[in-house]
Amino acid sequence: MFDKKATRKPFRRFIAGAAATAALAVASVVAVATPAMAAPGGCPSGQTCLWKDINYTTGGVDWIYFVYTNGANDLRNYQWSFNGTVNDNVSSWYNNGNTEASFIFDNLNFQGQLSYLPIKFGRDNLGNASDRATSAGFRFCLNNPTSAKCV
Ligand SMILES: [Ca+2]
Repeated sequence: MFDKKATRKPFRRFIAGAAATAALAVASVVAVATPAMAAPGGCPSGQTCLWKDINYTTGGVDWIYFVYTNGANDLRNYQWSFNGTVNDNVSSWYNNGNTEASFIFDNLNFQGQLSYLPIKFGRDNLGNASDRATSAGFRFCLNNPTSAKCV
């Protein structure tokens, strides 16, 4: 009887360790979109900000970003201050809005959704969706793509 118990104990410890590892793996998946205490780069309240590079930076600084209050149906119309068009040239973004989720799209006029962010969430690296955004907007523009507010 004593010997049987002694052989089972290490097996139970292994199960406990595997469960803890699984819990950590779930936590890191949830953390793909992370809320921040303060918006990166001073992104204004009520707006969504896009950065050219990962980690909420553009050319190494965090305060150069493209910002919208409602949306932009054609990012070809906007230039980074020193280097090229915003179109197909965004790698991180933050939704500092107060009422709606925000979206980026591969194509003009809010077509071909690439990513979305709940209120006060950001993605510091768009990964496979990097360098693809061609239009972007809050849910309002998704539902009202021809509104003058979404140009
Ligand atoms: Ca695109």
